[in-house]
Amino acid sequence: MKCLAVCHDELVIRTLARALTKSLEIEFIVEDRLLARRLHDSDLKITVGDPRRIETYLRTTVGADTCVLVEASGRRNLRPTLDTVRDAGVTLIYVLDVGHALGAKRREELRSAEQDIGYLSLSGLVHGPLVTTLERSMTRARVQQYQRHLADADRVLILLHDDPDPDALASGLALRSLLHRTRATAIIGSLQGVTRPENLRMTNLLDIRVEPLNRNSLERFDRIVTVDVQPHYFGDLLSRVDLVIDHHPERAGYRAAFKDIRPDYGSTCTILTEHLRAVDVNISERTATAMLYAIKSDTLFLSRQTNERDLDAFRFLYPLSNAALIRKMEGSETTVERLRCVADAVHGGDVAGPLYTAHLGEVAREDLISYVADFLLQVDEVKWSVVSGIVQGDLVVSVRNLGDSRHAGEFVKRHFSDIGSAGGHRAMAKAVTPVQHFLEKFGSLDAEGILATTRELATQFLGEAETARRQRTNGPQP
Ligand SMILES: [Mn+2]
Repeated sequence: MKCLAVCHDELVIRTLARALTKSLEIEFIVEDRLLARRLHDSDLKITVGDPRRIETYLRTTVGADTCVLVEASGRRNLRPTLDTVRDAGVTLIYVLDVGHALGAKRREELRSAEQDIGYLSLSGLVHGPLVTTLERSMTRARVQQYQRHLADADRVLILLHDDPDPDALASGLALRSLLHRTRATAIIGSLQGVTRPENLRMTNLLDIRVEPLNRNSLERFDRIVTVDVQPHYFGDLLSRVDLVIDHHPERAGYRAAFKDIRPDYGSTCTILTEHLRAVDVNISERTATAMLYAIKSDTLFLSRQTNERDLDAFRFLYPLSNAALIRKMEGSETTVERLRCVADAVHGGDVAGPLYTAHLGEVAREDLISYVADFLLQVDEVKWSVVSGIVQGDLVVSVRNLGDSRHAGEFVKRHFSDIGSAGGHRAMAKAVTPVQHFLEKFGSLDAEGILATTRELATQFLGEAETARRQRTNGPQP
């Protein structure tokens, strides 16, 4: 973010420079040539000129997104300077009232005449919340822009990714609040509905309705917004949208009238918490509960990819939320259906050292397979789990490990990428292949055959690591 300060006091300039250069790109306008010369040694970017004349601003790098601080003075009327700053196209303007130079009366006069201007004191500056204040103003300007853009639409679609997760669902609620709309005028929808039991439980407990959509129904909306996902995800269906809010890496291939994409944030709800705070929107208990649950679940209880912003959002939402409801949503991972699958894995599975392999046969949904793979990893001796099952004609293999030196994603890619889709991270991966392809490559499709195949592949894969490790410690074998 860029900041331009119009100052007349050397100490104020040096203090500002020290306090802000780490977080902002800051430059100064001073009127007094002698003052500018005294600051010559400081490496600061300084323009000498009359702050009441627009030419002075044209010599700086000021732009629409620059924030301008104007140091108050006891003697001089600030209004000509403020008017000129506005003429330069700046909307974020602060008066820096150092040592109460304005006095109470003039301050009140100025406040009532210049309502779009913020006020900062020296203590606000020295104690650090200045950057937060400025960032909040930037966010506020951004939110107000999209609020205006969407204000006159009859029906806004808040589009989520397929099988929406807590972050997507809660982001939908948050955006609806930001737009001051109801479920009739801001429709939360997805092309494929919620399937995972804990997410269904969330929609039931918090009464979140996700409208089922198809390709044609998108045309029924005046405006489209995507949250927790970017339009490229929908292929050729969405080439242009009105707003995108997301925390995944930014992708090309679409146009958006407005967007706020912050890949260093742990959840989309963290971004939306900042939006809600910036414009002081009331957050209902239901929305706060959904958002808190979303941040917890997207950051694996603040352990994965969490930054200070996520913690801050968490601290802010916590007192607004319903803790009992969150406990209830979290307790819902285990269902009778999942327990039955675990029982199948226990009866029909196979343990060999740190490796647990199981085949569940035909199951209703993919999440049952990944649930069992996660569950088995909790067993004390187990460090790798490989669980397969058949879902509507596809063989799905779910792999988990405790952050092993061997890469789960590489394992599935090596054996299954030629016959289906396969990929993932070091600690979790998945392969999906039509059963017919599996049969052609591995020659078997009965439960025992599938189990024997995955067990053999995994044992071999882990064996390679063991051999490599031994060679590293003992040197090459003769
Ligand atoms: Mn997310």
